[in-house]
Amino acid sequence: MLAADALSDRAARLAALRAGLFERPARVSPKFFYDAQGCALYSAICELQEYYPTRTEAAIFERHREEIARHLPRGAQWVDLGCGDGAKSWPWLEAVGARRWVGVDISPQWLRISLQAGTGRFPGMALAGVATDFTRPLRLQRVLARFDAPPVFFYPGSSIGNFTPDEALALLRSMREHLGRDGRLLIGVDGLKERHVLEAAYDDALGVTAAFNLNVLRVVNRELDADFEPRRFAHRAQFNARESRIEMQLVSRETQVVRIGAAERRFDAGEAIVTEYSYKYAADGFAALLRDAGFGALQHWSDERGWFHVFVAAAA
Ligand code: AVI
Repeated sequence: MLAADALSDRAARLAALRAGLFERPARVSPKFFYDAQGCALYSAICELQEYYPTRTEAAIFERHREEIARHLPRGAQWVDLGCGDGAKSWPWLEAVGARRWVGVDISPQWLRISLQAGTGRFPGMALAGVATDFTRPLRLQRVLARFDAPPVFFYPGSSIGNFTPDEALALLRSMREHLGRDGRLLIGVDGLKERHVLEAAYDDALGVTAAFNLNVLRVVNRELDADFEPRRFAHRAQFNARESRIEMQLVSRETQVVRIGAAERRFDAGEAIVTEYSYKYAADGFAALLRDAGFGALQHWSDERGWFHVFVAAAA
């Protein structure tokens, strides 16, 4: 497994986490959701009745896999961005006759799991794992240059929605810079839909998303030696139609003082910590973003309700 240099910059990551908590409003980057507990809770979210994106994207992939594969290079190196357990990649490796799988994730734990699963399932295939943080520009040129095959950058699950449009543009540009003439991007993005559907997906009846959100306070406690008490905060998820995004927050249930390392931070009753934005895109809006990032030859698939969109794009 290769550790990209960005990840070794732990001190800078923690300094940014700490600084965010002292801003007004306070904020915590969603990349801190994914410790072992957070990964387990996210997997549970993906199974929830209310959380339609995973299921809807999987149905698009199932239904159109052969057609989508015809727009991708054969014998590619399949670059799975945010690979998790790798399961979303496996049917594609067969469909495009991929010769190498490169898993990329912020979590070394997920990389170990996915590399093990890939080895069992594809014994002859070249496999690599890269630990990196997508809030920095991708630098995978050296890893990809070790193998002579065009890359397919696979970015499913609408993870692109967790970046602001400006950040998404920068990330898409940095993907495009890796593609060369024959490489392709295969990306899934969540569509705009009615408020009640969106808000239920991020505030489910069982409280799994609430637990996922609150768990970040435990991560903060561990990373910054802080004493947040999850019970003293409430989960909130609201759709901001003007910004076209779900906003997840943790709202202080009372006035309280929290210790963060050697410092203290007072939270008023009702004061919120912003933990995640999840942007929703109309298909033509996302196509415009891809074009701004230097992509062309766009192909697009959606489900019947237009709830989720899948794009294949090449460097223009
Ligand atoms: C990972 N990401 C695409 C999820 C989303 O829908 O924005 C994270 C998530 N947050 C709450 N539920 C799921």
